[in-house]
Amino acid sequence: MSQQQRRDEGDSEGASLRDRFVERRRFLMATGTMAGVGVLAGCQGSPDDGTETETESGTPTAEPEPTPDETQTPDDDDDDDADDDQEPSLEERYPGLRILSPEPENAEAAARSTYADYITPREEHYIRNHYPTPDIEESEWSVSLTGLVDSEVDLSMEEIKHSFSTESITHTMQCAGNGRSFFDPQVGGNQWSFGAVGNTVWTGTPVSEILEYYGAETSEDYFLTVMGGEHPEGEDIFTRSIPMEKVMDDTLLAYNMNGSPVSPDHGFPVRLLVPGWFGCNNVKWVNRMHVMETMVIGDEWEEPGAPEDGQRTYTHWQQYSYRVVPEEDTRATHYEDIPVYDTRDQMEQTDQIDNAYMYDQVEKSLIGYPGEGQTVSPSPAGTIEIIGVAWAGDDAVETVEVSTDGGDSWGEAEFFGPVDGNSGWRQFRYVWEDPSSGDHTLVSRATDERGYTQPASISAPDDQLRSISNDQYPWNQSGYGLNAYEPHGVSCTVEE
Ligand SMILES: Nc1nc2c(c(=O)[nH]1)N[C@H]1C(S)=C(S)[C@@H](COP(=O)(O)O)O[C@H]1N2
Ligand SMILES: [Mo]
Repeated sequence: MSQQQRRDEGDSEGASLRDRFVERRRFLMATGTMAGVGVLAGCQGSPDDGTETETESGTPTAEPEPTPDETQTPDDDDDDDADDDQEPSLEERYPGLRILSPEPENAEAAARSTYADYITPREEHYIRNHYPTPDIEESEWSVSLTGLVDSEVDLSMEEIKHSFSTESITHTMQCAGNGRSFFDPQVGGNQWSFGAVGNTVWTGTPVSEILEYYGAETSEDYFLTVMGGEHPEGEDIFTRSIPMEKVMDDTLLAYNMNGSPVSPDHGFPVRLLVPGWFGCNNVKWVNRMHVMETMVIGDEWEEPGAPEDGQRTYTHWQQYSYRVVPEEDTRATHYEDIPVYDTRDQMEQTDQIDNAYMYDQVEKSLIGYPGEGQTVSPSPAGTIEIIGVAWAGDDAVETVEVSTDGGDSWGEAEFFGPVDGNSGWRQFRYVWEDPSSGDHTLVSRATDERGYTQPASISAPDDQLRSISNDQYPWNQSGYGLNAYEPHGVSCTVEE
């Protein structure tokens, strides 16, 4: 940040960047587009998965991070504490987000309008942290490659960026807990509504090239276990085991997001990008990749006694958390590997997998226009255009249907906009003919190329569902993977 910018930020008279942010936020509040502000108080700092074993991070956070651009500005002075007070807050830096907890940073898109566009700007892309965003110096960062490789190495950012190919991919990243607030009875954890999903272009190095160059064992049924480096001392390390088949297919070590360096909150200087898969797989602040035959499982990876007795160190976020656990199970069953990775396929194969892992995303859609509570008037031709987005992980979306009567009757939407593989969402439009004046509930439902369709609602815990059946999404202990359309309906009013 330049001295000039710092002065502007601290200048309460001028129309500083911060003033404009605050102004826009007030506007969002006033127009009622800041959905669900009232439910925030109870979930500050709550963990993602709401199990009792979760600990909240009580570690004091770093001061709000400057963006990478700003850290590169020569006149930035890190030692100047007086100025630190004036760094914009999370709220000020991300005017399009509703803050769930400032520390660790958790925030989701505040308005439906985020889902009326193809690319999600950084200001509107949700942030999901288990621990506070770390302050990392790129030149001091490295990623180690260990395990079943010819030679273990430490990769500098310089090597990652410039010694291998560069690729870009559009990816719809969604937190596995998105929609959790709709579960009834309520489950613990951050109460995400619809906004923990965004679509951005990520640029980085194909992980496959690095693994091949260093002679890694890359058999399809092996795993690459990827770890984040931001955990405060004594906390479980954010670790995910990604099936090698997927790693070799299209994962990246990403350092750019929408053409700018990945911001500190999104993983600067480098994060794993697993196209089409739930957010949790996209490990931020990566500092180690370990090639192995199984997922992280058992004592070896729980390191009893070190650094803290009974800790799950590496297994927590892979085996205990991010699992679909019905009410009757005391905890998720741990596996060394599983026969299918697609989350919906896992949910179908209840004879083989007790509790699905949150890997490839399930089909889902969101209406972006009209927004919640909006009053709309028909065009001169007497129609209203409904706009939204739909995605199905690394599978293609086949159709999207829209209902203007809460799901009683349906019409097919048409697709428009860019197509980048399957991992970016598709935009859809539906022309509502002759809308009657008054209140309406709009819902949308997507069907993927395998014929899987979004269910209507969430089951009761007593049903002990493990798969999507009878038009119901299984209620589960941590509120993961919700794709039911009814809870995501939009109420709008058509003017005469
Ligand atoms: N190291 C690390 N990586 C992480 C997380 C984390 O807490 N630590 N959160 C994960 C989760 S649960 C999600 S949904 C995504 C969120 O990415 P974003 O904050 O860039 O939207 O990052 C994932 N990667
Ligand atoms: Mo997440």
